[in-house]
Amino acid sequence: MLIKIRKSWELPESAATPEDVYLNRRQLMKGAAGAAIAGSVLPFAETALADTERAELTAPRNTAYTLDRALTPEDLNITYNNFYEFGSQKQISDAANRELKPRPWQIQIGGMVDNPMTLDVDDLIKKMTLEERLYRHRCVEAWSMTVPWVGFPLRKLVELASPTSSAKYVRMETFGDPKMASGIGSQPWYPWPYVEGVTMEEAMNDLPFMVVGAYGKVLANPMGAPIRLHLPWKYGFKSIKSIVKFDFVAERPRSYWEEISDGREYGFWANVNPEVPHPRWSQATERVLGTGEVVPTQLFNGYADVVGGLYTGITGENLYR
Ligand SMILES: Nc1nc2c(c(=O)[nH]1)N[C@H]1C(S)=C(S)[C@@H](COP(=O)(O)O)O[C@H]1N2
Ligand SMILES: [Mo]
Repeated sequence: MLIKIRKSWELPESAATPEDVYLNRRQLMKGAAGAAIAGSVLPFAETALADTERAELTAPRNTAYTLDRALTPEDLNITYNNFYEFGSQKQISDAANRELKPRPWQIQIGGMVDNPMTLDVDDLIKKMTLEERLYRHRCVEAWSMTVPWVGFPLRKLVELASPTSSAKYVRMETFGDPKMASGIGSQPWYPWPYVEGVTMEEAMNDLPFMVVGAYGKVLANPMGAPIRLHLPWKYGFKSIKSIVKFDFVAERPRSYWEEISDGREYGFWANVNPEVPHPRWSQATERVLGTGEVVPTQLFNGYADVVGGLYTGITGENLYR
């Protein structure tokens, strides 16, 4: 495989695709959608228009998180997705935009906590200070993106819930309502609802981010509206979308993909490591979406300085599978 290393590998974050580039793209998209509607109606025109009409949601950028590559264009990020609730192909955006109703949206926080609660997603957001973070995203399928998320640290939600000392893991669940996602009913062999989890130590780390927006707008349906997790040092499937439930538990949760592959592929940890291949392909490199480039994958997806210390005491487990 031909590996091209960007000369801009060490580019500072200020040199990554700046905000005005994607803002200009928004104007372009708006124009394109308008033109499509004025002329003969293209099948995607409605989706494109709905997308540009998402409410603005901006927050100050946290400059602690810098990128070594340009941001992935928003339209690509919204139209190339893994969201099995809507089907197993990448093109689920039309279905997600049509079927998923991200508001009103109730969230349950419970289990081994002092403050169990059920609240509307917007009430949860109001309790939090939002920030923007530029994160790399590495899918287990060996492609990657970079996204300007808007959200708050998972740690803040943990503090709100105030777990007891018996809580060892945070278990998260996606909605399982087949009326909001046609793929749930049409693929009954999958173990719905989608479940993921992290240890309490991981949850309290700086990196885990509860995402409620991207590209300066509220989160698009295909990206997991109204609220999803992003764990940038783990393979993408750990970053569960459209969450309805946070459970603080003593037992390690068994996640959706762990259940499906029954230990043959990736398990609970799934930390990115270029030296530990998938049973069927290498993880040494990744395709950077939107650029045509293939670049080396980094240990912990380049976030070893922030999360490497989490795993020093753990032995006898494959932390990278
Ligand atoms: N509920 C749910 N969450 C999910 C998935 C899914 O199918 N369902 N796919 C995961 C995978 S494999 C990836 S790579 C990312 C994709 O996020 P994106 O579409 O915003 O890039 O979401 C993750 N979260
Ligand atoms: Mo993924």
